[in-house]
Amino acid sequence: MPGTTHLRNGGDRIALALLAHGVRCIFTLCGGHISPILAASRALGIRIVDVRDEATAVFAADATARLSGIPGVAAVTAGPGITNTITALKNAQLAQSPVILIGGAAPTALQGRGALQDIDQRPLVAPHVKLFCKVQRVRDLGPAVHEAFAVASAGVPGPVFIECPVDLLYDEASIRQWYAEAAGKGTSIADRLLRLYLNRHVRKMFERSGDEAAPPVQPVVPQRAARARLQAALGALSRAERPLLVIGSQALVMAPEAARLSAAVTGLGIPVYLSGMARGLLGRDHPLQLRHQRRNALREADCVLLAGVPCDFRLDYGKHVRRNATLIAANRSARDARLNRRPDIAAIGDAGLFLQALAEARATAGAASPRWPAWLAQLRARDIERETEIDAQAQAPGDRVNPIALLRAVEQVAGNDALFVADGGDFVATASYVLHPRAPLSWLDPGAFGTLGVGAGFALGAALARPAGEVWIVFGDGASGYGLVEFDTFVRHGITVIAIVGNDAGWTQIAREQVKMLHDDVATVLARTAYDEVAAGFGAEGILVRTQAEVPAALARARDLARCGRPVLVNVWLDKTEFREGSLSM
Ligand SMILES: Cc1ncc(C[n+]2csc(CCOP(=O)(O)OP(=O)(O)O)c2C)c(N)n1
Ligand SMILES: [Mg+2]
Repeated sequence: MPGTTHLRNGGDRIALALLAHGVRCIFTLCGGHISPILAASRALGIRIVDVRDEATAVFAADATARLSGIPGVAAVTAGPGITNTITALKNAQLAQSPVILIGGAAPTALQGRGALQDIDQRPLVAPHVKLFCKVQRVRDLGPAVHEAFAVASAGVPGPVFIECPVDLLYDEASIRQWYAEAAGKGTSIADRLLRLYLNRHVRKMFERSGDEAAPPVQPVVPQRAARARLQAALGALSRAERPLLVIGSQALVMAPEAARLSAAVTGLGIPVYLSGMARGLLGRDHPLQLRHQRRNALREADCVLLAGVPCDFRLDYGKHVRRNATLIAANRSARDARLNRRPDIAAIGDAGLFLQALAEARATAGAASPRWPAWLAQLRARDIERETEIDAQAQAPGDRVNPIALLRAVEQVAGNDALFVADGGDFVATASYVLHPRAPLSWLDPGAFGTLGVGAGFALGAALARPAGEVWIVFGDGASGYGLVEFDTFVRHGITVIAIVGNDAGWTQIAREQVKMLHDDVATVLARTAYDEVAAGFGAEGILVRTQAEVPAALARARDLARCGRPVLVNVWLDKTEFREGSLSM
């Protein structure tokens, strides 16, 4: 929107500012407090996707942010609309995902006076966001959006909340009239004082809110690690005999850099494990990528480069890396870089850019990349050994469907443009070994918060961020329950997803250890519920699979239906397996 624009109301101001940042889609569940934002955004051509639970709106915004690198936007109504987002907001915060949540609020003059859905939202939301922005004047609405975008993406990305009281969102004449009616026509001194007070209040709200020029959008410049750290890391790697690279989600926060990052990692020639959003970075199969026995590899490596990976529970708080290995931590967060274990080299800045700079420096130094053939061969041999074991487990006989065999079939059927969303326990953990994401940014899981219920929202966001690709949801039957209602959203908005529900009639990841340790399966048992019929009830396609023999045809049919624009749920009755035996979930 160039130059000066006539702004009818506060909703227009928000919509224009969102548009200036390239927002093409807002996820929402409606409420009177936010109607002007939704109407104005739609009028400007922003797609409004209305969902059935506010958490879904935030999960979807999170997914679009992770896949595009542009903050995702959700708008929800005051009070319960906002409280419903807290889990999703926390999930985005722990996943370091730049989500902008716009929340409604009671009219400015009525806050704290018992208005509908009026609560103090700051203490609820502030702990989960980088910035809680409470807007109190109309002219601050646009700048609040600009600030939100800058803060969400800067440094360690994360969610930002903008609170927009409803009386800032309508035009001045309507609000004046509304306040005048509220003040009444009484003649007592108290009545007159109230009118005076409200008049002044409204004047302040709308002060200098005439037409305004759209402020320029400033690109967020990522922090780069210091040159000295780069040199130190180059030195350590060139001395290493068994180097290992672990790349995590944070290295991919600059989504448009993914292809360059992939080339850099190939150029470095270091054996690599990929996790979280980094899965698929090197394509389906890459000579440097290992998938299994990461713990053993970390114990053996003499130099470990953690790119966007903190030493949290996933690395046993740093204990997986051997004591005398040289540890290099590249991370946007100084805290994450040092979490539980002080690295020998802390490269504070964008981890993806750091890897690119490392690869460039090695290339310009003309260093014939010292590859590590014997070390790589050792790791590869173990990888193949584990694959063979998995093959054997995929053959285990049973009455229903073997989960590994099912996921191997999905791996065969899914297209090259497939994106996988993971939401569940054991079934999904199995999928993370069996499915090979095809390309950078084609795998979505909740991240460090381990939140069940992300699936439908993530898939919605992914389908909108990648309209040309296939979106598969790998659901545990337990996890699927949180988001099944969104099949209604998929149908209404023509979102094609293929959901595979691993139906083992239970919360198996929990049951496994609980039964072993406490001899009680209390609260972990579910039924073989007809999730396919639930999806069909919402107007989507439902397919039931009870035996292994039915799998290939069912998956092919699901894919065909999705290609014709139909959302599909395939409900697969699983056998129990030993695959996840021994893995704890605490
Ligand atoms: C919101 C939330 N509630 C509870 C949990 C605890 N939890 C972790 S895994 C799991 C079981 C998941 O069951 P299901 O989705 O059916 O997958 P399965 O393990 O059976 O394959 C549970 C309940 C969680 N991670 N998140
Ligand atoms: Mg289950």
